[in-house]
Amino acid sequence: MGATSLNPSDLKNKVLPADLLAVDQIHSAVEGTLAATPFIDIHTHLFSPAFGKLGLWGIDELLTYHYLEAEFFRSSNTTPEQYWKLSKRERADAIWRALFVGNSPISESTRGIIAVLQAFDLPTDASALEEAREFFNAQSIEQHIRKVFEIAGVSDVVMTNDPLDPEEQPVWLKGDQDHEQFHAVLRLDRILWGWPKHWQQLASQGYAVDEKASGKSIGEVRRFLADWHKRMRPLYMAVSLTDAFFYPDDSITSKILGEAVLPSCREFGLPMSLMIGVRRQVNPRLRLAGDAVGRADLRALENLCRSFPENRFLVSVLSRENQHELCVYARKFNNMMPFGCWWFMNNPSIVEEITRERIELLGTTFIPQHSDARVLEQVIYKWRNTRRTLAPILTNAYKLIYDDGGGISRRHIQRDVNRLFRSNFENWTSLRAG
Ligand code: RAT
Ligand code: ZN
Repeated sequence: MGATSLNPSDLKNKVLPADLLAVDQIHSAVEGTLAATPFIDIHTHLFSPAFGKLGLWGIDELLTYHYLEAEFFRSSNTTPEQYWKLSKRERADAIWRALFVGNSPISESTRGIIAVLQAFDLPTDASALEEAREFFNAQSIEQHIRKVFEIAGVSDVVMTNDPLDPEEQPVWLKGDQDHEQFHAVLRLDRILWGWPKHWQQLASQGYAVDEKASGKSIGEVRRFLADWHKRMRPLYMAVSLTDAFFYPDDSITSKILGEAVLPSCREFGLPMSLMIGVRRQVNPRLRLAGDAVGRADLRALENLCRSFPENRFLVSVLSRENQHELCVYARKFNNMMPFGCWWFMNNPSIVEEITRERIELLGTTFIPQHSDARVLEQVIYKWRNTRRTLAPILTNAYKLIYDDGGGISRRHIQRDVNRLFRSNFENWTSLRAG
């Protein structure tokens, strides 16, 4: 590599070894590779067909997504109390009228609806939703899932499975959830921070636990996790934590995390996913849409990564202000993998900023995105947006290599895209490419 940087005309005329791309070929090579590589969606709220009604899909579910409900209340005089009294269909109609007929759908979530309608050749400017409803009603779920994943360019999706959810539990107990594209995750919110409300559920299932998580409780939580590990075969364990989360402290959360959950993760060879920074229910009238964001003290993460070097942590943070520290911690601790641009971060301008920063600090040792989809067809627009935002960012990163006198081939690009969207996750979990 030469020490002096090349100017643009030198770059054009540079004689390249056989498989290296010319600078003006990079963008299309990156776009082509992103389009042709099936991604693993490492965190969603989707469910396989075995879970029946828990799996959401179709236009009414798409329109009543809580990201859109939050926007609806800004563009309508309907109060939340009036809204919650409506049927699902009436809510979808109200949201369609307010955000799509009465307004231009320029926000991230509203554009997503347009992209999904367009993907199925449905009208994007209709005054009513009948045609879309007819289309979705006519689909059979297994086939529809295959089609949606194909359009979205995803091979696998990872679910969020709560063993204490009364609707989900019976499906696991029956033991008929086994789908080659949907993978389980043992989600522990009810245990890790919801203990005071939920410990009795464990007790009623025969685990000798108490309200203070004292005595035998820790051993019994481990027995519970072992039983659910056997039942679910999860790829990782997970929890979402508030901006006030700290470790260590004298909370039940710290105790169960450090003494039960992390040892179990080690025993089963599973990473622990920490999603940090939610401020729950700042406006309870909005229900699921009522959560906000707060900056967290990431020294908690530092303490975890240092105290548990044998554990691996997948980490996403919700506050923009925490993103840079997260990258710095990843440089200090190779048992931590930053992932995704979560929830309020999943907007092109922020994704761009975060991803550039991650590439600059971490190369390809992070997982750029997950969809967080709650409704099946959302994977179409969420992954389309990710590819669109990522293409110029990666292109720019490669062009800088040229600028500094190096080169890049399609093979390099494919290797990097694989790492980012597949093998960084595969190598940390038991999910292996087909
Ligand atoms: O993005 C979301 O839909 C949030 O409501 C949360 O579900 C978050 O992703 C989580 O997993 O806690
Ligand atoms: Zn989520």
